[in-house]
Amino acid sequence: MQASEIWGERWINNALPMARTYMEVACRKQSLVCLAADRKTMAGLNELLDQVGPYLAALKTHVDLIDDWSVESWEAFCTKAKSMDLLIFEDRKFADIGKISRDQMSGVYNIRQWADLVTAHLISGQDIVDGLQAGWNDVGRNGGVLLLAQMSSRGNLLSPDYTDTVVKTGSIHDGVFGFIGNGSKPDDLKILREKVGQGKLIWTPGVNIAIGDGEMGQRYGAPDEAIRAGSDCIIVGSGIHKSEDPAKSAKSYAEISWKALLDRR
Ligand code: 5BU
Repeated sequence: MQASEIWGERWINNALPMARTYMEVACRKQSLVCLAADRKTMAGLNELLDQVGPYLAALKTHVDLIDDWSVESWEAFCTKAKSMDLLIFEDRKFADIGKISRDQMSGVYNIRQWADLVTAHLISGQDIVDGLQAGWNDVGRNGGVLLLAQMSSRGNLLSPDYTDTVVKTGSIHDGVFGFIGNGSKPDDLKILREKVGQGKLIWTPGVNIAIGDGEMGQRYGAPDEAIRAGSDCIIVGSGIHKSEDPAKSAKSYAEISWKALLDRR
């Protein structure tokens, strides 16, 4: 089946090239799983990627938490991820003014050169999206911005009014790939999906087969419920990388996510 048939309205209403690329990758891999690859060494990251790459659609990184990071080792890691047909998503949570965000796409980590997606807060105003898009444009690449409309952590300050403003502003901006929603609360997610409509994608952290409270204020909801409530990608970290058998866990998250998407159609 074609990606356009599987994704239906989402495909029709979202023409951002990177959004369509994601929808196609998800169909090829039969997975709506983005791995939060929160390992602190290059060896750990490479081992994880080798184990679970086939079951993922995307790989989420925090490039600044790796102890032995180097330009060369990172380039090799990203090349491997690409060869496994994965989108690379740097969860940088940019929040500065437009021109500084553009510059932060370069620098030592040179995020614009390898990331297909990045996260941003809209707290500084909508020019941040133009700044980040300009960053990719500076090196002739395409990318997509995921705006934080909700967060999964308890006590966060993203109030319903703030969420509404993010959705309203982000929905009409071409550079916006979609929104981060709270995967731990399917009811809140349903409301978010209604506000967002059928176009932009919603990606959700705070997902684990073992639902409930996580470490340091993290909260978890079930993967299939998140997708049925309107999530288009489940971001799973410890549920995979802390599991005794990461490959087996990644495979089951992939199967659950794919089945939930087919059921939702
Ligand atoms: P976990 O191990 O599945 O809890 O990892 C979750 C990942 O998602 C981690 O890398 C966080 O930085 C990221 N995250 C989150 O947990 N909650 C949020 O609201 C956002 C990102 Br935005």
